Amino acid sequence: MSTIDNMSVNAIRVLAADAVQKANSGHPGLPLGAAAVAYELWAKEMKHNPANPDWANRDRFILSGGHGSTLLYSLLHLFGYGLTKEDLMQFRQLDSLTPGHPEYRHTRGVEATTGPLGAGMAMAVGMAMAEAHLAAKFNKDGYDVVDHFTYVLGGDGCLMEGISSEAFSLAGTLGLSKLIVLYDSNKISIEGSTDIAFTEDVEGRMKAFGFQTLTVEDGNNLEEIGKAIRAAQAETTKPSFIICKTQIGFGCPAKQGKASAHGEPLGVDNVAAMKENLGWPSTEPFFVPDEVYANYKAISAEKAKDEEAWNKMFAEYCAKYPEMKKAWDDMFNLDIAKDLIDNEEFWAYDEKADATRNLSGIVLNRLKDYVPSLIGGAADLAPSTKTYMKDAGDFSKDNYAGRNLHFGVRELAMAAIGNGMTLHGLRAFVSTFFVFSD
Ligand SMILES: Cc1ncc(C[n+]2csc(CCOP(=O)(O)OP(=O)(O)O)c2C)c(N)n1
Repeated sequence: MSTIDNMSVNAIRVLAADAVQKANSGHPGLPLGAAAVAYELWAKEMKHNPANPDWANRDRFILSGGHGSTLLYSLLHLFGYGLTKEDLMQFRQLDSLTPGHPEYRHTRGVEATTGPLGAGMAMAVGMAMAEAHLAAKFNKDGYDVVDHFTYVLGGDGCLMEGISSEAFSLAGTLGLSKLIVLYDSNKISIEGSTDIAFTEDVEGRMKAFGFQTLTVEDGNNLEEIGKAIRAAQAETTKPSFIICKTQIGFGCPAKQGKASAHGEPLGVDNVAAMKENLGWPSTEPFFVPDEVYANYKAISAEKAKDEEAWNKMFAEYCAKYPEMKKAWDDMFNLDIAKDLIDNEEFWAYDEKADATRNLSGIVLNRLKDYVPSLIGGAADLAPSTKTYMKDAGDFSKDNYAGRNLHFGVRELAMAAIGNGMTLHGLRAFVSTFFVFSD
């Protein structure tokens, strides 16, 4: 690892430890352990433009282990998403941009609100489904205008939660090859070693779900991490699951590998010891050397070129396919539903009494013709909840253009997948009987 890469990784650790220390609460363990994985991903492998977090074709990144929010905040600060050092100093304070867990639309660059473990995994599946759907609808020969990966990072807790199993089972069935799960495998959760409650063969389970599995033996080795991510990107038929073997609290001698690194400040002395151990040039809180900032700035400037190239391609695409340009605008036009208010044809009805679910089915089937981004389905109950959209096709491994989703009997994942699709710009609905959503 080059010196500058090493320092750039350690900058994430230092900022995360300092933010938690200053707030006197938070979770330093995950950010310290997963800093190298996150750096390699964001600096080398991920397509994103910090100057424009709204770029349509950016890779998506979700921190499913939302308690490790200072990992994400450090990245957003260092890559220049607009989060300042002062914002980091305000971690966990009322009204700050750095709440305890990441919040969508609150902090620029946060793709999804996370915290409830596992939910981010399912939202990522939803985002990958949205990507596949939009790619099927819009891409033309030589113009892959929708072509990005969805990355999600989470730990043992996310993998213990049932919601991730539900979602991954569906992701495998659907062959979502643009989904790349990074498993921060440190074998520690709050109460201690995962051996006390979580001993299954996680890799075997993921294989059974239909994932390609890859292992990074040393979660601090950037080359190894990069190689695994690139192998995941190259897989075109299955989603990928990368087991990153890490050490919770890495870098802090008194805490690394221990459950006490998980969710409490390291302590002033331990933060100082960590900085010394990492060879950090200063013990001043939140200090980051200029050359580290310069490295991040250079990377971000390079990243912006990806969007420039895409913008050029997209302009050509729009000129060549004006009907697709119109379809694109309609797809992401949030006012389209508002326009329905004055549409008499849409609102026409007869007075005949009917069951509410039947009427809902009629409305949904009308809506689908006006709102092209409407997509959704049920947890194996569409014939009962009347949510099937006629002539809209069925979403499957062989037809990502379909608008009827079949979630199987997986209510919790269904809800989070719907969130993920909506966060990606589609308008998702999901359905089951109320009692099953309880
Ligand atoms: C659904 C849900 N249940 C419980 C929690 C509380 N919680 C936060 S972190 C955590 C342990 C997570 O362990 P792991 O994923 O291994 O994270 P690490 O210890 O590596 O930081 C728990 C139980 C939560 N955030 N969400």
